Amino acid sequence: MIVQAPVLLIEDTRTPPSIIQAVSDALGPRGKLLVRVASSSAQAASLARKLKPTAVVFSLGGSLGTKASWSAKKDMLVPSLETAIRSVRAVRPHPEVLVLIPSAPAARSVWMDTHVAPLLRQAAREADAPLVDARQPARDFAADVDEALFGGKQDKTGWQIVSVDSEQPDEGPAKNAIDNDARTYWHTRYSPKVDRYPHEIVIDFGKPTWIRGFTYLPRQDGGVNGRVKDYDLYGSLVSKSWPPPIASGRLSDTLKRSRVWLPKMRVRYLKLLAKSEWHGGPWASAAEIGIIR
Ligand SMILES: [Ca+2]
Repeated sequence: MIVQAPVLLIEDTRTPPSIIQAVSDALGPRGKLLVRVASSSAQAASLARKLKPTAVVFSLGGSLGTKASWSAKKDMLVPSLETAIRSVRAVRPHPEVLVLIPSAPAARSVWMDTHVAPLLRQAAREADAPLVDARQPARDFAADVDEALFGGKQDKTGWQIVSVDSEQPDEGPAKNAIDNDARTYWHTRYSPKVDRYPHEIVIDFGKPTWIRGFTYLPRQDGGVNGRVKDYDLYGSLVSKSWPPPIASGRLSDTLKRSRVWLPKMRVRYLKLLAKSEWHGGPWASAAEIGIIR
């Protein structure tokens, strides 16, 4: 059973329901969203002490979308948000903090873009807090919230590796691709002999699972060997029986997590067929392979 961790959303005015829904969706079964109004950093800290959230999302600035309230409040926005972030972080169990740029109604959206959003960015930067822009497409928003609050970690209980075409046991056993630890990675064999492309890894979720996409986190140790470029992805409810690929494409040449969205489907087994490496090498590697539920 997954325990829903409390996540506190602090607002200074009513956050649009669509954003609250989007944050809830991004948390999925991991987090239960509690929405509370706070007008000061002391109030925010007091709420954090009472509710003991694992994460606090600040959705502030929505009320600053008019010229009338602007001159009085603009100088206070950055310092008050920074103070609130510091106060909340000091509360045990030291919640993660996320700053949200809320979307504003059409009449105020330009004001939000030009006046409020830059100050929210500045406060997040100065407090070294992740910032997620709720004005972007819903899918990117969900992925950014996931990354900011959970580091992309997901419940992989019951997952196992069914098969892999190649692994370097001392450095990169295949199980490293699903151990929820970004520091460990699967790496195909390079010693005493080199295994060449294509490479494939098959994961069993342990039960039929609804997925909306898959994620690929490249190795995070600074090495680029094995960073997958072209791939085919297969999904199936039955082991060793693979319908045509559910996705084919090219991952990004980046250290960041790649996300590939799919039509919602139910699968138990997932096969990643890696077809090439970004720098032309014979290896494949992955720090984490995950799904978007
Ligand atoms: Ca890993």
